[in-house]
Amino acid sequence: MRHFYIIFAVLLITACDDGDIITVDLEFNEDLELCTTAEDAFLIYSVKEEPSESLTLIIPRNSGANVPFTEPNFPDINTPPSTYPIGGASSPVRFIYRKYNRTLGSNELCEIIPPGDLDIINNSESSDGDVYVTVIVEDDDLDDIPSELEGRGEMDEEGNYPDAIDTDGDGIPNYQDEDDDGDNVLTKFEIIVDDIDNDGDPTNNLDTDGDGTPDYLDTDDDGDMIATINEDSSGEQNPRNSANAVVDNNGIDTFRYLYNGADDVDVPNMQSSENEFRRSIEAIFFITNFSLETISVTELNFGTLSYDITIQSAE
Ligand SMILES: [Ca+2]
Ligand SMILES: [Ca+2]
Ligand SMILES: [Ca+2]
Ligand SMILES: [Ca+2]
Repeated sequence: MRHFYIIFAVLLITACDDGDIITVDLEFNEDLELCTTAEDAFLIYSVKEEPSESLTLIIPRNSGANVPFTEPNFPDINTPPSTYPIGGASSPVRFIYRKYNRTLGSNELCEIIPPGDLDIINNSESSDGDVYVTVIVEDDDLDDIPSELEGRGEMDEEGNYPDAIDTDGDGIPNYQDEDDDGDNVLTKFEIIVDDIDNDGDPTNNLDTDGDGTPDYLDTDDDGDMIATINEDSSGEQNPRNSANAVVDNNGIDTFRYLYNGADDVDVPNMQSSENEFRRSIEAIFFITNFSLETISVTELNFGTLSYDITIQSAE
């Protein structure tokens, strides 16, 4: 899945400096930052020290949008990235180089009124070029299982996943469900992220009762014939509540639903309807054919902007 942009990343950056006006070393930090202080635009920038410089990309912001991208455009290698033409100061898409009199503080570029002691020594804006953005989603629900390992299936022409598996039948497909088997134990507590068996799959390393169904998809984790959801006397729809703490026969603290030797508790609990669906996003920017004063660049790997968003929260 990462092939596409790794290939892009090694494309040659060609910079020809045929004047003395400014000299820009374009090796900026590729971990991009985001400013959301402007109502109608997102500022995506990278800074560096010695000399103190910034590269800032400005793209339009839809009304009410908190982040620039929420949906992937990278379901497979054949999907082209989104393109934004750079048009100079009068355009909604701008690309600007600046050099400063001192090192920038954290978030200073986001301040509506810049600090009085911060001077711009050099300013250069490209009047042309194109921005290519590839947005990928690695884990839709932040349950530590990559979406492609949660039975998401193929994307259809409308960008949906009609064949996505929904193990617990709660209407939330596994790749967006933070509790995949609906036993009121979050998936992130039912897997071991370390890939113990080294097969590249973090989902299959924890199977408490050894019945072949991993805990995150097993509604009776300890195999004592009492559903995990009912091994909960807390009244809070949480088998991991301290009310359900027990000590197993090895003297190890655990929870009742993971120890089939615990005193039976069998409470007819309902499945929790809470599902905070969070998504981790990576937006990768390439900027081509732009000019900053005397420097023209064929292709620049501007960097990657990473953030998490909450898509939907149900009670
Ligand atoms: Ca899930
Ligand atoms: Ca669960
Ligand atoms: Ca099992
Ligand atoms: Ca059980």
